[in-house]
Amino acid sequence: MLAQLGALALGCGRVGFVADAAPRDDATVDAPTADAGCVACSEWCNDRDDDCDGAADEGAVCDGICARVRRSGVDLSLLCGASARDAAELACAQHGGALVPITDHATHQAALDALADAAETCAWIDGSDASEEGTWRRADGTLFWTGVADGIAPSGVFSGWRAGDPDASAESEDWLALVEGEGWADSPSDATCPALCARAVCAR
Ligand SMILES: [Ca+2]
Ligand SMILES: [Ca+2]
Ligand SMILES: [Ca+2]
Repeated sequence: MLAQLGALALGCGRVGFVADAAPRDDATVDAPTADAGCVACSEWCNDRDDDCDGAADEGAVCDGICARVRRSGVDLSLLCGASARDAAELACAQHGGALVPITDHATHQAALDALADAAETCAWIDGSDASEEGTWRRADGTLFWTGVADGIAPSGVFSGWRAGDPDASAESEDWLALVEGEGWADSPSDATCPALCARAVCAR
């Protein structure tokens, strides 16, 4: 199912918001008042009062974010500006998240929607075969692909490679990028793309 595209003016520049058309567990948007039962997390750009101070997205947390996607349980942010892979990973950490691990088709499609919404051609996402060529793992160590384009995913594990990838056409193509309108590409670390960051929605 395709996500619906919309746009919200949030006082933080051009921020696209892709609503999740599927049922989700974060459908309740916080009221702009402090909640005695609120469980405080650090603030994150998501229209919610994560730190329970009665204000949503205060402290310039939306600065530098060009598109957002909310999936069930996860907020995605596409950072503005392209960088090499190491800098993208650091930028996500500085925003309180990490490069998104794309583990299902719905998140994959939502990520593609975010790229299209921001008119970006690519984004860095979680995944690498730098430790062992042809063995693709997420940052948490989860194996998601072995081999090149005719390789194999572990049973039940999602993969979203674009046609012909991974091709390991250069020895340094060890980092996972999402290409707009296509899918995953094995890419060299000095390619330049924006970072697509994720953080779990704060528990309530
Ligand atoms: Ca707040
Ligand atoms: Ca927030
Ligand atoms: Ca490789």
